[in-house]
Order: sequence, then structure tokens, then C-alpha cells
Amino acid sequence: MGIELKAKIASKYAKGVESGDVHFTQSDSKKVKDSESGFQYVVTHAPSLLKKPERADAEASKRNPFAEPEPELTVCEDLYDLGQYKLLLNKFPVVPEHLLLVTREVKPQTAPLEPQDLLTSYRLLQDLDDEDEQVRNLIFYNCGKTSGSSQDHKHLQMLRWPKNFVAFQDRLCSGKEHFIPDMRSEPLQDKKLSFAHFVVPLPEDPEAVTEDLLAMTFVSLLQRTLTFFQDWTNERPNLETGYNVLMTRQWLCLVPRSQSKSNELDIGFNATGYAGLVLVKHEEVWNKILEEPQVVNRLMLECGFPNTAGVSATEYHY
Ligand code: B4P
Repeated sequence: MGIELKAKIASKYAKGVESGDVHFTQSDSKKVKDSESGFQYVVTHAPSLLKKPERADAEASKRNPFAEPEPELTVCEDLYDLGQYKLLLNKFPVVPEHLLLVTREVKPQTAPLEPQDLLTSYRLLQDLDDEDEQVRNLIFYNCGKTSGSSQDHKHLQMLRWPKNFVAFQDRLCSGKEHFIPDMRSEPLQDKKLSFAHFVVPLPEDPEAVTEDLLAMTFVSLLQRTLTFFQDWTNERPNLETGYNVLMTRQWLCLVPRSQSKSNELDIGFNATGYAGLVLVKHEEVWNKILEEPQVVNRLMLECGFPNTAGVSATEYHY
């Protein structure tokens, strides 16, 4: 299935670009290192995204593009014959072959992931990753307005991981075994980062990654994530629930979000930002981040919540 699906995606994408149905955006990318935390970021500058008012935002206000997606963008009408998902090409990619895993039934983008969403995502990763070719993918879910999502129909996204890029989640999970966080064991969280994030390594053996294991792991991370929206209700009563879910074959990560855009600099983040993949549209923001990569950690906090590393679940569980 993997080889067949890869070929289908590649051919659909090539045809889509040629016919103009896929609007690929050219960009520059640079890898930078934050000298304070030691973390890497891949910063991508795509200024032409600013000049395209006709793109996703404008479309979002007109119609639901996922209810009846363009056939030219549809890779699978019914992915894996489950009767649940369509697999589409992103119409406005910055990275080639950017995919969308869209529910066939109309569901809201504020709904949590279901066990089958998680297992299907893992299956896609298994089918499209290729260790020999150093091809790795990231699946992500922007849940709620503050998470950076712009379309309300439930969808996950899949992006090819930049070559030789090590995210903070990779460092955190390196050499660690899978576990399901409970009252005695907290998810992994890196003290050096400013913002709250919850990470669990996934089993190395794909056979061990079952629907139950993914569901239990996700729920344990979601419980911690939702705590923030209860704890902050006095200070910010209008705070909407929002969070990002990030998954690779190696780990699952949730990040609670307080806002989609920074006030300090003109930049917004979706889940990819919280893997260290920072998309920039404005030239001055690009220059600022290249000069001072440490600013990213500060912006992430502004759009997230303070790190809770070292705080046990009993202290902030509800
Ligand atoms: P959302 O979850 O709602 O929003 P988003 O990906 O954050 O993209 P947004 O639309 O806010 O654009 P942004 O300027 O941040 O996902 C909806 C997705 O549906 C979008 O990706 C959109 O392109 C796509 N879409 C809209 N209409 C469609 C249609 N008719 N058919 C198929 N797909 C449709 O980002 C611009 C682009 O860069 C987006 O594609 C985004 O996903 C991508 N991107 C963001 N950060 C990135 C990063 N760090 N690296 C690479 N790409 C990145």
C-alpha cells in the first residue's frame, strides 16, 4: 500500500502543479540555533503569502473547501476504505506534497482526535516514511481558533520533515521507552523551553502501536492540556480552548495554545511552529529571527502557556 500511495500522491501533485490547481509558494529556508536553549529552528520565509488575499482565508469565508474538494486535489476519496477520511493535496503548499487528512463527515475543528484519527495518522506515517531514503513526516492537528487553524472542517495535515532536522521532541525522547503518563509519571517536558508541552515517545515496534495505545496516550496528554483552560479562567475568562497535536512515528506531543499570533512580532504559529518549523511572511520578522533566534522561544510562550516541567499532575490536575 505504501509504494502505491506514494506514487499516487507524487503523480497527483505533479499534475496539480502543472494544471495550476495546486498553488505552490516559493520560499527560502534557513536553519538557526538558539544559543540559550541549544534548540534548532528551520525558519521559512514566504513573503508572497502576504500578496495572495484570494487564498485560504478568503476561501474560508466563502465556502467549506473540504465538503466538496476539487477532484484535482483529491488523492483518495476513501482512504484505506474505512469510510471515514479523504486524503487531499493542500491547495496552498509551501512544502511539496503537503497533505490533508479530512473527515468525510462534516465535523468541527474544535473536536478532539478520535482513536481512529490517531491510528489512521500513524498508518499514513508508516506508509510514507522511508528510513533508507531519510524521508520522515509530521502529522499535525490545529485544534481551535487559538491553535492557528483557519478551516473549521476537521482535518489533520501531513508535511515532509526537513532533512537532518532534530526537533526538541526528538531530543527529549531519544533513548526513552514508551509509557502512558498517569498520576505517578508525567509526560516529558523540556525545562529549557519557555512554553508548556507534553511529549511521549511511541514504541519503536509498529506492531505495538495499537488504537488503544494511541488513544490512551492521547487522552493522558489531553487531560494535562485542558487543565490550562480551567486554571486560567479567572485571569482570562474569554480564553477559548485551543491546542496543537504533533505526531511522528517516534513521538506524540500536545501543546496548549493561548493565542494564534504574537503581539510582539507580526507572526502567527500553527502546530509546525511548535516543532521548530517557523513560517515567516514579513521581511523584518525574518531578519529579526535570523539575528536573534532566541526570540522564538519568547514568542512561543506568548502564544502558549508557561512551562510546567517538574510540576506533578496532582498539583495541576482537575
Ligand atoms: P488550517 O489548519 O486551517 O490552517 P493552516 O495550515 O495554518 O494554514 P492557513 O490557511 O492559516 O495559512 P498560513 O498562512 O498559516 O489548515 C487549512 C489548510 O487547508 C491550509 O493549509 C490551506 O492551505 C488549505 N486549503 C485551503 N483551501 C483549500 C482547498 N480548497 N483545497 C485544499 N486545501 C485547502 O500558511 C500558508 C501555508 O503554509 C499553509 O498551507 C500552511 O499549512 C503551510 N505552513 C504553515 N506553516 C508551515 C511551515 N512551518 N512549514 C511549511 N508549511 C507551512
